[in-house]
Amino acid sequence: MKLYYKPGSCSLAVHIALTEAGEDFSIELVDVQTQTTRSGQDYSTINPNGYVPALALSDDEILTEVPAILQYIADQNPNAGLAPAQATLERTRMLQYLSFTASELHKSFSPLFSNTPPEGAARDAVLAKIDRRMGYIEDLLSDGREYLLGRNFSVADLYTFVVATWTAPTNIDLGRWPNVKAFVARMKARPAVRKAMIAEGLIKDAA
Ligand SMILES: N[C@@H](CCC(=O)N[C@@H](CS)C(=O)NCC(=O)O)C(=O)O
Repeated sequence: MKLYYKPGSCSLAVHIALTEAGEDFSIELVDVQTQTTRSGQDYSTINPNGYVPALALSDDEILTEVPAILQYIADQNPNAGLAPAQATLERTRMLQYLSFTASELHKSFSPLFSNTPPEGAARDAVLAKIDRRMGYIEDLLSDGREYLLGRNFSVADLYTFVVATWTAPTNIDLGRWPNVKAFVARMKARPAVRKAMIAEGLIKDAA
């Protein structure tokens, strides 16, 4: 298996999930601007939509879209404890949080990463939307739960965690949402999270 990624982007959630699952995989860096991979492949032949992540299961079987890839990894590794059982309310709840993170939280940050980020009132409008979406996660975690689903970790936590870390490069104070800040710290303490972040050059190996 090969994961096509960009450091710190949403592909990091997949990278962590593969690591949590103990999968045998390699990673290949993608320059999404030039659509070229580290080994010189034309990335648009791997994902015609041009964005990361893409998970190549084989030469002719490539998965895209974060929520789909995360669930695939969880289902292929049932003993890794990455998702509730299929066809349960808990599973649907996980899908709810994956969908929310994909279409609401992730996309509310997207304008800030464009080649022409908004300024002034336009940036304020983007920040107001982020505030509302992050506020939803903040409220969810306000009952003291460790993970989005409560006591059970799932791949939904990985995706929400990664998006929450984007507050740093966009100069948004994560301290505005203390429960989310504590959640991010909990996630960063997971060995698989550290391992993937070190592999992507996002943090240094203390050892
Ligand atoms: N719907 C896609 C969104 C992927 C996405 O937004 N990827 C970003 C990084 S987080 C990207 O590659 N952006 C570069 C681009 O769109 O050109 C998914 O779930 O995989």
